[in-house]
Amino acid sequence: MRHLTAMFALSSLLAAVASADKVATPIPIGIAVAQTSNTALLGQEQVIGARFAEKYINARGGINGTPIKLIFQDTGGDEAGAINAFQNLITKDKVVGIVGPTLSQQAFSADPIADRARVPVLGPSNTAKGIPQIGPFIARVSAPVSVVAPNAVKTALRLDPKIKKVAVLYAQNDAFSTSETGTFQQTAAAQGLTVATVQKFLTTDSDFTTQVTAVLNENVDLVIVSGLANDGGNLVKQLRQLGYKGSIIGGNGLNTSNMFPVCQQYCDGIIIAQAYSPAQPSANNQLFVKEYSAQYKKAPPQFAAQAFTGVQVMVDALRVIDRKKKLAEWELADLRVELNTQILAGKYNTPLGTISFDKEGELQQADFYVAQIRMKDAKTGSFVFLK
Ligand code: 1QQ
Repeated sequence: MRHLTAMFALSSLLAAVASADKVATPIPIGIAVAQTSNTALLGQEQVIGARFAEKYINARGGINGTPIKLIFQDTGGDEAGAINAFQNLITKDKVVGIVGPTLSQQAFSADPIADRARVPVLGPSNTAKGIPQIGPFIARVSAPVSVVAPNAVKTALRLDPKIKKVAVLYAQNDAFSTSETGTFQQTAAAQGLTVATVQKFLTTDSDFTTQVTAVLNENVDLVIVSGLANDGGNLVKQLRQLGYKGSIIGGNGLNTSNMFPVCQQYCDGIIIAQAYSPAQPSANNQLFVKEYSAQYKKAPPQFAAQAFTGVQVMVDALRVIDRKKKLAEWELADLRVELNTQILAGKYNTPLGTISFDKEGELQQADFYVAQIRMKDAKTGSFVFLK
């Protein structure tokens, strides 16, 4: 018995020693985004953006000569999937930091796990209010709804100054959608519009007859939708099919051409605010756009540019650390803490322009844009940036 106890003591001592991991080479960076479920309509562009960053960065010598290696863990579309992906990246894959997850709804569950483990997280597309405040290890490269979404309302009013009455719809089971609709409703009121009706739905809904009927009864000139790509796309389609003729603003969850197969020709005209533009004039962005377009035969979409930026920020911060003490000489736990400090301290020339973070990890970004979807037919369309 005593023998057994001693053996346990010895093995837990060995485990403790083994857990003082060094940093692996190539340098492992975790990517936790949605590769399956309806949320993959959004996550797919993030996978492309991150993979492109890995290739782009390693072709330029990685981190002062040491390559990076992205480790992907699929989050699916829910909280449990994101938690599982984060746990795998932290304990099994031993990444230095995580870019993810896709949804704010997932971030509020998974980010606290990384925060407690002292692993830095950069949210590539988490735009709800309160994300950086989850903890000291949580920052984001995705500007919040409060600064992005109002641009869409102002542009809609410029395109049609006669807009007076608005209907607002949002997915009540999604943290981003409830946050974004708050911003939309405040902006509408501040612009002197009347919010005639507020309709709720679920991201799992596919029949929006009730909501559309309520909207049509109010005779509004503008409909504002905060949801995700599949539900949002179906909602827009049913609005048009049932006869709505006015303007439509879609929120960030509709901000992907992967929605085109859902709403088809009815996607035409949707106005969506953008935190990225391929026309952003910095040399860094123009080189990114040139190489991305050469590979993918289209300009980078926002979610790809933000995922690229997340990886770039981690790498730029790691380069600074590596110059002081080679990454291979760090213990993993110490490097994670140092990386978090360095991320927050730096200034980065990215496709989004020059960015930095405030002390809570909130993104500081200068330029925002608005685009409108133009469908050529039921299948092909594009985002046209407006002045
Ligand atoms: C969030 C979002 C999503 C629409 C990004 C995919 O902005 O969940 O915060």
